[in-house]
Amino acid sequence: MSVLDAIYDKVVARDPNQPEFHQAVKEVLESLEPVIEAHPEYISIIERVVEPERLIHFRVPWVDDAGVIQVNRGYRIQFNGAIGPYKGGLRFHPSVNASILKFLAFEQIFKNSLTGLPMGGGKGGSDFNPKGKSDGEVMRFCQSFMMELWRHIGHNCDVPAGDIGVGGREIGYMFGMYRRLQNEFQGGVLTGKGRSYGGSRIRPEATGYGLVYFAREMLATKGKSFEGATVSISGSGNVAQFACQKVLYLGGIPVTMSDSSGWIHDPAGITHEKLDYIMDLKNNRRGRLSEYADHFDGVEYTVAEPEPSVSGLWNINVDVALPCATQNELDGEEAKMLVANKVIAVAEGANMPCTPEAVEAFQKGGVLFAPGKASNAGGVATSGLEMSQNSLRMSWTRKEVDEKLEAIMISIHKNAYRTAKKYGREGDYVFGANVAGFLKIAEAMQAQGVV
Ligand code: NDP
Ligand code: 2IT
Repeated sequence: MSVLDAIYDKVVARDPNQPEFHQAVKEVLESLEPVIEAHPEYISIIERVVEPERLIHFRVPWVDDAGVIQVNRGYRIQFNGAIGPYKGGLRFHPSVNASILKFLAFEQIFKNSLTGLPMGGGKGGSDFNPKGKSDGEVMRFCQSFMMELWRHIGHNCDVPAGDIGVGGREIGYMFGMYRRLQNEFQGGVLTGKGRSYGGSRIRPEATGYGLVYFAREMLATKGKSFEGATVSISGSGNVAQFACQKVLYLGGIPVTMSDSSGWIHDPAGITHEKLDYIMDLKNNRRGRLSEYADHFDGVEYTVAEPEPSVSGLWNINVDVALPCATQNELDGEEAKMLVANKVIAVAEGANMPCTPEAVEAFQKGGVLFAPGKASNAGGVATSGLEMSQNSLRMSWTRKEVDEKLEAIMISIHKNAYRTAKKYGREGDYVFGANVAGFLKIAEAMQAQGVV
């Protein structure tokens, strides 16, 4: 048995009920074999890097509109702080548990390293379900959540942001509570803030825009572009919406979107005007995507059964696929459908949306495949830019932030591509991203002694 297998087995034995975390660890360890051949001293680093520095688990009591006391679970995983303050989003979704947050925090270590900015890896959230809750209920929940999280975070310590179920509204409520408890205006304690109190321009757009910049770079390695390309997108939240917008700017034709209830296929293409409708539906009216099919002609709507299966979505014939909803939403069979339909590139907007079987099918099928820790890093990178602006007490223009975001995505692409090539794995972005992300962490941990 190899050293890496032994490390993996120990991870599984320690926490046998954390399948998503095992999946994320396995994928990284599989890439590190050639690294430990060159650097046997990194074995001890790998043994430590799979163990979170700190795991915080707390009770979140709050009062609903009927006056009934509700109790949720809150978490913050501070996984690795070797290269900067812990950084990563908060997810509010009923499926949230320690396994899901550990997988997300673990991926975040390498993603943040790839951005080139000084940010460690963290993630947090709650099993709170924002769906169907009033604004007042969401505010009271956020305030109670921050009442506990507050003592564990800070602009030089741990900087949360949004993720599934956490957007500008929730960040605002949490920031307000943090400010009262801390009795300080710490602009850089949360990112994804509103523009009026220290938020960065382009942060809402950043994950989706960055994803499409990355996919554009991948396509360019094959002499292709988004111009005239058909694109399937899953999800209809923050990442999906702005991925769709950037695809339109680059001349592509988005034809699908989904939510947890079902998915739409619009063969005529989702235009800017139709995307505006989706943004209003999702961000203001907080409705279901089925309304899109009722509103526009020629659109097919399919109910997802069981959640989060949107199988048929991946059977639409497209040039590029961008899964932007949630983990493990695209399995091996669905990947084979995309390969059979001659998809050119698949880039993950969500974190780990493709199962290991799906990734294998893409790689065997000669499809360009980008793992989320590289292709969706634009969100956290722009969070890093928001922290810089907060420290400078300045704000950059839309153009300045977008240019920096684009440059970071080009650099992550180059780094992952070149690293893979150096090890004889040209075109394997999973390998390139894992190794490039890991090497910086390993060097920092090595320099810091036994940490
Ligand atoms: P949002 O909450 O804005 O949107 C999530 C979308 O995915 C919604 O359309 C939602 O449907 C759908 N979805 C979520 N969970 C499920 C599920 N279990 N089954 C089916 N559909 C589901 O989140 P984001 O757009 O911010 O996040 C999407 C993905 O991108 C996540 O994997 C996140 O970790 C990742 N990501 C986000 C970043 C960010 O900056 N926000 C940065 C990098 C990655 P419904 O509306 O029905 O709930
Ligand atoms: O998964 C992610 O990278 C995010 N949800 C964004 C994290 C952040 O700190 O901006």
